[in-house]
Amino acid sequence: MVTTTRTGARRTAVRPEQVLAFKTGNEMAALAAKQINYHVMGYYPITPSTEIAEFLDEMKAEGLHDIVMIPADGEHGAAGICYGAAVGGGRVLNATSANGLLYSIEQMPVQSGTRYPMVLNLVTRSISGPLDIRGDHSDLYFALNTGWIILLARSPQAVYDMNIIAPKIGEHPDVRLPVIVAYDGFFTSHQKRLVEHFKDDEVVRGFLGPPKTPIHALDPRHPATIGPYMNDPDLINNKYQLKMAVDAALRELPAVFAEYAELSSRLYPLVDTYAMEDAEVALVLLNSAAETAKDVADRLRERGLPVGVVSPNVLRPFPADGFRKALRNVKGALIGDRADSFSGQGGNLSIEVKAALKDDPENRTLCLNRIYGLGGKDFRFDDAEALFGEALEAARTGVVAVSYDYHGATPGQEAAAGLYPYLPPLQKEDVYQNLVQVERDEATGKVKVKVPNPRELTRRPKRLAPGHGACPGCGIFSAIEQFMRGIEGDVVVLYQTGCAMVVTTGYPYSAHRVTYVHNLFQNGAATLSGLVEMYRERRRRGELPDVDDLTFVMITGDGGMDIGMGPAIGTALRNHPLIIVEYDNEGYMNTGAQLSYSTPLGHASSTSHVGSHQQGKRFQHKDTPQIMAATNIPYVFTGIESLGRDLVEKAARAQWYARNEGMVYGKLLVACPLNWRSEERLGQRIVQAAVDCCFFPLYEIEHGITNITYDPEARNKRVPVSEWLGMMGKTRHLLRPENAKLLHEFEEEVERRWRRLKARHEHPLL
Ligand SMILES: Cc1ncc(C[n+]2csc(CCOP(=O)(O)OP(=O)(O)O)c2C)c(N)n1
Ligand code: SF4
Ligand SMILES: [Mg+2]
Repeated sequence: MVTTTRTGARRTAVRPEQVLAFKTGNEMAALAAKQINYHVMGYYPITPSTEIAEFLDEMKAEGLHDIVMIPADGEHGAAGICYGAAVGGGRVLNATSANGLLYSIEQMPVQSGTRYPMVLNLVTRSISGPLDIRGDHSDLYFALNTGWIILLARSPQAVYDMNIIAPKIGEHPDVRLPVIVAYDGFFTSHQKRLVEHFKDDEVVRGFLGPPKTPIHALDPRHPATIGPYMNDPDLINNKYQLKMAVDAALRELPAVFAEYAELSSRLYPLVDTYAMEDAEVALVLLNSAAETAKDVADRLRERGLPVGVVSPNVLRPFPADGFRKALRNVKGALIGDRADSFSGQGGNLSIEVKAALKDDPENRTLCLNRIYGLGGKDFRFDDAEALFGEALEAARTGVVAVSYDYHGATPGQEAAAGLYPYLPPLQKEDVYQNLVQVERDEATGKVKVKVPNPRELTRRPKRLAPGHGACPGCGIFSAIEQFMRGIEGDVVVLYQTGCAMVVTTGYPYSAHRVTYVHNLFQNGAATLSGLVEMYRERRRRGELPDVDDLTFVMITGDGGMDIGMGPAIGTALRNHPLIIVEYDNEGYMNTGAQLSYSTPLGHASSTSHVGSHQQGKRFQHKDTPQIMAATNIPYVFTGIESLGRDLVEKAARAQWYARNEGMVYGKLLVACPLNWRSEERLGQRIVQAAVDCCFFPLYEIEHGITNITYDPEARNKRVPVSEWLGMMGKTRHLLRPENAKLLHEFEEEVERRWRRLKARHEHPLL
């Protein structure tokens, strides 16, 4: 007997019990992962895929699965963790989007070339730049040549199903390849739909069986050399075998889909066809847009128009035959691409579908290509209708007027929205005021700074205009401005991705009154070193006669000093004359408060939940100033806004060193009331408590010599660590009796680092 479920799936036989739910794509990916009970997940947060790790961490905190969740230092690191774990023979999961995929892409052929299966959820998003967090397929198209299998999921239901099918096909003995499950950022990842899932996790585990990895790195009696170098004549054979494996996936997928359908009653063909039996005109689209197009096809059918929709469930292997069959009798097809290959005469889907049709001598379909929906631009009914209209016209006239074009791009308007500079650019007399006196003391070799009274300092115009979008009580901008008060003259700023960047520059607006450059937070320091060297060289060549004495400042969050640590260290080792200022709010705040390596032990975040099986972050915080000091740059400092004179002095010293000797690094602790779960008005007090309990000591390291500039013990102001922790919602659980051991561990580490710093302060050779 055949019945239809409320989600539209056809139910054919007795099957394991399933539960009806109302969930998003990300929730379904996490649920499938929990049911599979992967061995390891290596991940790095990036919108809109981050939720998968967040949901899994939340479940982990409650003991609902055993997956080892490893927060990486960046996507490249995450890919490495996953590769290493896969080589160890268990099941491995990752999730990413956009530049996260691009940052890890170098590892993807390593994984497929050595044939280690794993699953990567690619929640598609437009790649930078400019930075755009919403969905298109520009990331996905970069994955096409990596040798990974790519399954597509148009709905949250398909996300669940494909996540269960993915290990099955990836681990097939003839395939042994890593698998991407790709679905649309926000459209599918965040919108709730009716779904069904297996009630019993064992059904999923039974379907997959134990992981199958014939050769792994954890069997000393059968040692294996994994990844020897391979020149010609062998490499071409390796690639041919890879192609054979992808071909095998094409052969095996129908059987895997059928086996899954037996269990779930949801059958996925390689190519999904909708109303195509007698269609003369078709739209060919990937993922969520195809669902919109189906509704529009229904409406056009009511008007007697013979239209249908074609959408693949698999992109690698490319189901060429499925497309040939689906389009054989179609007169006009419009193939939509949510990413362009810029003058490639179509996006990748269009080019590949056309190539497939060319191999069918009977095919006469006229093909058009339209690039649509970039950067998450909505694909609505009228868009689908317009595209059907173009295809119908081609079918009617037998002519393709324009074969490759954009749909939905609009010409810009001059003076859009009546934009005008709210504040004029800063003039020379605004920024050169000689407010702070700086000179090197030849006797001691130290740089001496004389700071005027605070009222005098307010004469310095702000480099940031008011009106940006930071949360109430955010500590970032007041701290940066306080730092900038010590900086004389013109500055060029580079902001790495993070709250400070996001809330000050939403096109077409900018809160920056000085020249501002953004680069993603894995590479800002390298970018600024290039810029500063170009400045110096153009000055040397006499090309910038009127531009003198620029100070280059990079603003980064603590997260930026995780993923961007390599370029920051590289910049320090090359000793470029620039200043890196890290504002540390103890987490990846603009992406939803995931842990950073600077998040302290036990602190709660969206990837270090508190529950019956987990009490916040599992490892100690990173000591970034000490890491940077180890590069032997001339000046390193820490500071907070409320000890303003101290910070202004350090800023002036930083500028002197950047002008005269080389790179400077400074770290400011700033409040994030939203994610610290604290009162907005208490930010300064909490930060002061962090200093007074010696968690965040204020000091500087000038030419390797440490100087504590504010000693709470000497001032009789030291408070217990617990006093600071009790001020924030994210840490109050640490004060519960059952967490006494964890609290003690943290207090001991704070004490150890403080004592070590004091010893350095007291002894110039340490
Ligand atoms: C390659 C890459 N990976 C991940 C992201 C997502 N992302 C942007 S900013 C950010 C966190 C930034 O944290 P931090 O530097 O501490 O700044 P905050 O948001 O706390 O101000 C993340 C994870 C990205 N844009 N690009
Ligand atoms: S999330 Fe936190 S750091 Fe970001 S703007 Fe809001 S308060 Fe500031
Ligand atoms: Mg941060």
